[in-house]
Amino acid sequence: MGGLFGVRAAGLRCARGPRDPEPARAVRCQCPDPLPFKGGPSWTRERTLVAVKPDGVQRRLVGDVIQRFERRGFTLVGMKMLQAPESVLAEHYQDLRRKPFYPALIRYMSSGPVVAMVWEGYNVVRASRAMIGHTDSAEAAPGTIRGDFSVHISRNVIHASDSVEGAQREIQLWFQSSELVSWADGGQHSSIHSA
Ligand code: IDP
Ligand code: MG
Repeated sequence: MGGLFGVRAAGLRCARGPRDPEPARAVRCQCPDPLPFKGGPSWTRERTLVAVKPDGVQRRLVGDVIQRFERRGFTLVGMKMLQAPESVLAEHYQDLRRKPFYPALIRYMSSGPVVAMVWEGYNVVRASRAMIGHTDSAEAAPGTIRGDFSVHISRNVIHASDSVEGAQREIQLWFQSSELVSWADGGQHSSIHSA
């Protein structure tokens, strides 16, 4: 069956072999361009931080989230599961520190592992906000991640950066640059490099 934009999924061969001694930069993939058109170099580099929160991880929603972003056509450039340190959460939510729900928010985000990801693609910041839906689950539209999986604002499953500047700040907070890869479009043959 043809995949996205008529590309056969069987043609994707990006996985590194278990014995590959080199870091990601050594990998060459026969990856078709997932985009239906070519753009300038600037827009392809937009990145955002997406994190499945502890309730989403506990409810086994990580796979669904990844699938939605992959199917939309975005590119995963970093991912890790971690128990978020309180220092990271404090900086991440610094704008909310005076809100009455802030202590509960930090407790919630510390209550289990999160899966943090960096996704790349055209307008990925704005698109991912639309994909996750309204902060308040009661307002989140069906079809959005929060609209499909969450019933309360205090357990809303997922985070996504809300601006390009915020995304840059959050990516630097959650990831070392060595933990991210770059997908270099080499026409029919793409390769991935350490960022
Ligand atoms: P966002 O996650 O949609 O960007 P923000 O306003 O940045 O929303 O709030 C960050 C997180 O804080 C929310 O996702 C939610 O988990 C929590 N939060 C926001 N407002 C409330 C509230 O009124 N009660 C409880 N938790 C809240
Ligand atoms: Mg926010």
